[in-house]
Amino acid sequence: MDEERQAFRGGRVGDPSPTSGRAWEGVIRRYRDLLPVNDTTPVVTLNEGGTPLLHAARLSERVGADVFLKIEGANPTGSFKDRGMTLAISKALEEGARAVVCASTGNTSASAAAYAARAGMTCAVLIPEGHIALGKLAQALVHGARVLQVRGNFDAALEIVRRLPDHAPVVVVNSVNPYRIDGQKSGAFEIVDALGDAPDLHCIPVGNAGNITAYWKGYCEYRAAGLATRVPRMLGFQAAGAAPIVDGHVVENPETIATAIRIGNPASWYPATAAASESGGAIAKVTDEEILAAYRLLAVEESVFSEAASAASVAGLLRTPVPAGARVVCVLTGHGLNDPDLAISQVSVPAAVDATFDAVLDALAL
Ligand code: AN7
Repeated sequence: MDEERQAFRGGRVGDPSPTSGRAWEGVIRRYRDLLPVNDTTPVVTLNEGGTPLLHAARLSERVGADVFLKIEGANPTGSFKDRGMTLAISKALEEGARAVVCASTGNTSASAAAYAARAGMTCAVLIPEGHIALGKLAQALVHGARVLQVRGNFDAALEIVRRLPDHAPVVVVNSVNPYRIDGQKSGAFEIVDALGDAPDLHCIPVGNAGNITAYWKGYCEYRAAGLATRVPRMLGFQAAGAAPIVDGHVVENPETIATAIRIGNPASWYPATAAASESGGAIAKVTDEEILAAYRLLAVEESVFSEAASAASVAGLLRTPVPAGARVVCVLTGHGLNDPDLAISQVSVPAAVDATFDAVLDALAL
């Protein structure tokens, strides 16, 4: 097998036996030597990671560059959160924890609930009342988490969660837990493994700002280990109604259709700005209209159904001047099925017809 094909199978560049011929076993086993685990760390995994890096032909043509989509909706609970959760829950178990807690706009709660169940731990989650997508809430509930809706936003919920370990035996699994960031950096490893080196530009949505921090850490560590020759410019995108980093101040009442990134006071504010500036990139904002346009474009032109927050990375790319032929990766952080209400609101409801051949033939107008 030539090197390029081998890389696409998930092997590290130059590694002749990437997975020893075995199936994908999740990010901890794949990247063990670059993660804070040892031989006695229990591995709580749902075989997350190993997600597709899909070339986007039409998007590439639009922007005059070579654009790839990192399809994180293909993770077990439908978002990138699983990369960090496998490590956070494994380390919590190693340390003897019996319960974990998080605040969440949805995806973190779905992931925490699933991995905690796998580890036999209690999981408590705090979500902002009325502002969490149905698919995410469904997952947290079916996996048996103790779910509380807080009459306030994500930022208020996270503030409460951060105080809980002082009063109850519980580990916080939001991205303030450094193991979350360490697990999520595996996304950058996979991109370099697939492309053979780091891309020129890396576009990513920014909410609590953990993921941009994690990808930057991943790219830097791969370069330091000699597994990449360079690092990309990091371009992070916040929703215009929830853009504290871009606006330079906490947003008390963040609002956006992309509920996943409806966050006014990001926990990883400083490391996110450092990632942008050290890489020669930036954090900018995109409007809800631009997000929805990118969301529809991805579905119709690239056949990728991602959630609105994820589409922010493509919305941002579409308004960024890109050097001709540059290699660009947009992270699509979560699956469109996480938010069925938004999806249905963007299309017309299918017409109903009589169950006769002629009625169907007529109505299809082929
Ligand atoms: C699909 O689930 O914050 O900048 O509580 O679900 O690392 O926060 C989700 C965030 C982007 C932003 N895309 O990532 C949560 C939560 C999707 C997301 C983000 C989120 P960060």
